[in-house]
Amino acid sequence: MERRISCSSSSALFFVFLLLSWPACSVSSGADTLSPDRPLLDDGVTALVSSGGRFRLGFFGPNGSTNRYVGIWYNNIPDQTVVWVANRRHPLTTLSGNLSLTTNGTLTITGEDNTTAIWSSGSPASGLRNPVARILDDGNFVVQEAGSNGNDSNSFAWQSFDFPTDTLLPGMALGQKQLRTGAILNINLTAWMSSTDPAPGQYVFGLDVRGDPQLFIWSDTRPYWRGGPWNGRWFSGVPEVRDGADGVISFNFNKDHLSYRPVSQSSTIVRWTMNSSGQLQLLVWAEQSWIVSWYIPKDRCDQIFLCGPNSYCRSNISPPCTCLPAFHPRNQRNWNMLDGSDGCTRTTPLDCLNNTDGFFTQSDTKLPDTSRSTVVANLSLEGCRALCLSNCSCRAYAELDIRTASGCLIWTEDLTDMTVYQRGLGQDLYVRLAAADLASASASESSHHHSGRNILLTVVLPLAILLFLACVAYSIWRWKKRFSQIHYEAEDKDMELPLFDLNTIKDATDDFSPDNKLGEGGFGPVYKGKLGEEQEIAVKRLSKTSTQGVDEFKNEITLIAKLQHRNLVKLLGCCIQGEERLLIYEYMSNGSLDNFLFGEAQTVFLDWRARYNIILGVARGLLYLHHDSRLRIVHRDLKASNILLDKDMNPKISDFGMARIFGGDESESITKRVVGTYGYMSPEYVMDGIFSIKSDVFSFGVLVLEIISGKRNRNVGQSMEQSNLLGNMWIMSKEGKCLDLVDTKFGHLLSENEVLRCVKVGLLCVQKQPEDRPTMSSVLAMLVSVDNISLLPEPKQPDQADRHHDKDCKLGDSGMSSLQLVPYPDTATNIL
Ligand code: ACK
Repeated sequence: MERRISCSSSSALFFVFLLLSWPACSVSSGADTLSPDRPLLDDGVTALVSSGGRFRLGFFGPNGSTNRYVGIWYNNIPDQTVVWVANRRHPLTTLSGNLSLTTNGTLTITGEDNTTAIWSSGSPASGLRNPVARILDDGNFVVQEAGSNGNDSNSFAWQSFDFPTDTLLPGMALGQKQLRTGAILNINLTAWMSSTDPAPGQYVFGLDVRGDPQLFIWSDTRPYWRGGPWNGRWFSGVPEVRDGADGVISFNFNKDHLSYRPVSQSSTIVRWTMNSSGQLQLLVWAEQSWIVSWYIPKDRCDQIFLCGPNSYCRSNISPPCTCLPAFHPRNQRNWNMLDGSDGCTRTTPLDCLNNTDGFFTQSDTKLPDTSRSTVVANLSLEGCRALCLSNCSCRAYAELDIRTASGCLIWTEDLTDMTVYQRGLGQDLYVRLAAADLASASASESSHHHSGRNILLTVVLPLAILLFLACVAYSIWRWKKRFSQIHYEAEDKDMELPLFDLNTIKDATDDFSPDNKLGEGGFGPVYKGKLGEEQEIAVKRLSKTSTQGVDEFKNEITLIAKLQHRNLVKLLGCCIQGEERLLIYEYMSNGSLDNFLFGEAQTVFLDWRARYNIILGVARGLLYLHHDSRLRIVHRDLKASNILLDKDMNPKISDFGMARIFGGDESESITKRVVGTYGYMSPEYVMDGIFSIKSDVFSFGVLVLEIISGKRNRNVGQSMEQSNLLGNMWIMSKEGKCLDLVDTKFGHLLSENEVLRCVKVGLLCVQKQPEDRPTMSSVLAMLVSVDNISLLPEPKQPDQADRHHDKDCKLGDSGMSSLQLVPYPDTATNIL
């Protein structure tokens, strides 16, 4: 209680008492300075405010959390926007915190017992006689000698700007800094764990100072996005954000650190934030809301190493990867499957000894990775060319600073992670080629430009004008709406999963009335329900006999809650009450695909358009799971009965009961408990329990072939010959007769080209070796490609069409007890 008393010296006795007791009194609200005798106590209200009133420092609790942190936020922005958190790893759980300054200038946060520090700024290097801590008007919280010039950075013994959380404010710097103690500090932004938890999350944004320093986003320490090196005016991979642009950007780049200078005279409130979904955003406060004026990653070329060494990415072209001129794909087979990650290799070796090599100019380029390139200052481009020619390992060079045209960069290894932008956005890269390749490289490039110009005039230009007009109209409309709909973390906030009350769900389903029962899934019965007047829901009720435990159930709901895609069934919430465990989904009025393909009634026949749309939708949903979501997820039970159809017959993948998250570099895993469904499981999964995204690709292939043929792969009860869908499809495809296997009811509405393309892609997916199967991004690219089907690779014969399944059924008998193969009573026979 005593610690919450505010200073007032009404009586001399009380004043003496206060002087003798420590801490004597807390800082008063609105002051900008903390001193050793005036700590800041968490009373839910009191806070320091910078002298110009721009920033506020105090204890806060994020929305949706009861934890307490010391943080800094904008004083005049109503929706609390926190830009710095002190104790992000060690929250307090009650309103008991105390932020104090010791007499040697160390800031500490203590909790209820007031003795153990849960956070400390560390002792300052220089001894302070009379320290104070002050919140400055640029958002910096500093410790300095009382009476020194408040804004002089030389007087700071410690500053919060050296220890950012997820936000870069004008005046801050990124990169390496030598402290007065001599220690080297790496200054990065680290995203919050989630919108309600400031603990360090998955994504880090910063400067990699090796070679020529570059911006990077790392995801769990792995490179996730590369912004490239600074060229004097912009970072090579961020051509849209240039120095001095919009009055909000003003960088100062030094050898090992990047300062983000405040723009003089500017009253614009601006910040850079690394958010918990892996997006780096530049946000500007305008018209009472945060406007995202730029963000990254934004297109597929921002995916690091999408195109392998010596190839470059173009986001507006399909496929996106192209070999540098006079280079050819390293792995032609994968390249044909539109997977460019192996990159390209030189067609003609360089001839260094005879000095006949020359250079090809690759224009408009995001420069290759410079972490191992050599920086040569004060050398002209000509000098650089000569230097490169004199070094047999030199592969390419480029200008270092485009403002002064001085200095250069030299690459002596493969050229990786390049993008080619529209004209004027990138830089020239001079790629060394053998003399024999120079003429052909220039010819192919000029023909590329020529055809590019025609396309530009006839197609792109009118489209661009239309797009521009649409953008103007849209901007005006948005301005009028006062930017009300933009909120940078809406995505994160949506991730919280509502908990439903059991009575609400009982009301909605008429107490789980049998009349409302939609069917029985592997998990238990599914009921239709209605929330209020409008919203139809589907309720999955975990049956008491289900082998699924509460922890697994919770894991699964957190997993699905984090996923949002139009081709995944939306989880609206859950209910855990007493013995009941319920999952509440959006209602899909057309039920499962299974019914349409193989159901007894088959009242509605799916025409080819609908089937093609389903194939594409499922491919998109799976691609999201494998590559595009924040997590890498293997579904493990993709099948027709797990594809649900909405009222417009759009497909949505459902049932994540068996899904697994892959973290870090993990690409495959082994399980002793093989779960899945006969007919859809890949050979390596059934035989060895190995699952990976490629086992999902196998299931997808089976599904595609089932959708085309209307026949179930391995229909229990059929003879082996009849059930051999994969083998039959492959043979018919070889004989050019696979249209014979297509559902006869399609009639003339069939697009032969699309069907044959789908068959080929389906067969590529069901190849025996996982490495032969395409990734889902290749699958989608192949499905929508306009190239001739004959350009797609030839699928190898499937593994004798399901022979492995029969073998496996005997595994239990033959002593391979590690595999649990127990038939599960589902329509398509699960094994758990
Ligand atoms: O084929 P169906 O009609 O569609 O029967 C099965 C049954 O529950 C057991 O899985 C149906 N079902 C599952 N989830 C949903 C949902 N979200 N909306 C509508 N029906 C669903 C499925």
